[in-house]
Amino acid sequence: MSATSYHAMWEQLNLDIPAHDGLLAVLGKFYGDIYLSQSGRLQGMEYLDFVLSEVHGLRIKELQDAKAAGRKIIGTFCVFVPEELSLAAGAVHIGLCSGAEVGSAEAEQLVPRNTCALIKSFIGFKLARLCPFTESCDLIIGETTCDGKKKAYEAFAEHVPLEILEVPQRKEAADRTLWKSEVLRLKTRLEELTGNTITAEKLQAAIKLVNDKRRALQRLNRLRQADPAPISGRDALLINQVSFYDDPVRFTASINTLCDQIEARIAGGEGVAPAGTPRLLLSGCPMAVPNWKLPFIVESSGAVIVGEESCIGTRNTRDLVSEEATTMDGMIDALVDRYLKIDCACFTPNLERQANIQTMVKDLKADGVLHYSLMFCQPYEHEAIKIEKTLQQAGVPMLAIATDYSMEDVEQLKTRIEAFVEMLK
Ligand code: BJ8
Repeated sequence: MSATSYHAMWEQLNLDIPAHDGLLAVLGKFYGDIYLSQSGRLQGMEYLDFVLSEVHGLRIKELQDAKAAGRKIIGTFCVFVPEELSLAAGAVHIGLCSGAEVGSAEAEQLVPRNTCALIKSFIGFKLARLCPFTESCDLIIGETTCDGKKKAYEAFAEHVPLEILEVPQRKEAADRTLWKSEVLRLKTRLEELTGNTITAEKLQAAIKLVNDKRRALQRLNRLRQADPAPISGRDALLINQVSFYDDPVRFTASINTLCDQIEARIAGGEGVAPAGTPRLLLSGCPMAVPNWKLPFIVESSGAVIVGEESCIGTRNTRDLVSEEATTMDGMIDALVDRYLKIDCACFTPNLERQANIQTMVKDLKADGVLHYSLMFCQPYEHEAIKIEKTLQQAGVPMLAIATDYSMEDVEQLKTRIEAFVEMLK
């Protein structure tokens, strides 16, 4: 992670410079150990390495340039916030980082100690003045998903410009009506903020642009059905993480180039691990940058990850927005319907998720599922119990892990995962 040339920009963003330098140094080392140490990486991953190395540098500079040119920056913490609307309003849409244990002591002044690490992380990043993305935002859109986030946003609103989007908890007709009214309210809010009218033409282009990004990620996911696995789970996770903050057009092009390389690799019968290596599907809570702990442990324990059933994975890319509509009404309906398909554990009931996991196991030829919950995450810990039962009936082994961002349990996790992988063999 480069630091020197960006100090003036970070100072303008009011970052805590010494602490931020320290964070970049730790992340750089962590990235080197987990990513750059891999052998047989695809050449196309150089782009991702570069983007990551400039995550707080060049990309922030691009955001500042966009602001100087009059564009607004919208930050989010959930895949329920339609990126299409931000883009159609001429704004930049960014998924904010919440994957590192930073500012925990400060965060615990605002939220209870037994709050999940993801929530503590986004509050900690803000209070410790360590996230240039948060500091660049003109508006952050929160959502009423889990109780932890809902209540945390009340406290967070005292520190950032925040708008809350109401996400229903069920998927009945009345819930769809509510959700549609929220999508329309967000459209108006974004138009007011940016001063730009969202026209049917602009929305149509934005829908196509975001669909193209999802299509590239779907292509990548399909290629991971191959045995030997052509790309590591770590690299695939990184790609999904970067998809939340990179320029969408540039990102899509680079992922399609990478997929071309993967196709060539598959044609040559090559992979990142020998054929027959136990294949795991990772399922559960989102793994935000720089949360790479579990994939690293899994792939140092004799298994390879072949899919991510998560919001930083297929939950965000599985469904496209229909491109058939040409009127504003039709496009809004298409957006509403696409986003209501998201199988987040915050819904009740949420049976689609169980079916989607079974489909992924089958398509990706996974030998087992590693269910990952962040500690204190009620929705995903509850669903882990149900999913284990369904998978058991289908004869698919599952290991449930509940952890956080600290490194204290690494050895213990490694022992459990190694035993699971051994059993799969
Ligand atoms: S659509 S998964 S991104 S809400 S881990 S904060 S659920 S206590 S992140 Fe999520 Fe949107 Fe759903 Fe996806 Fe709460 Fe659990 Fe913490 Fe979580």
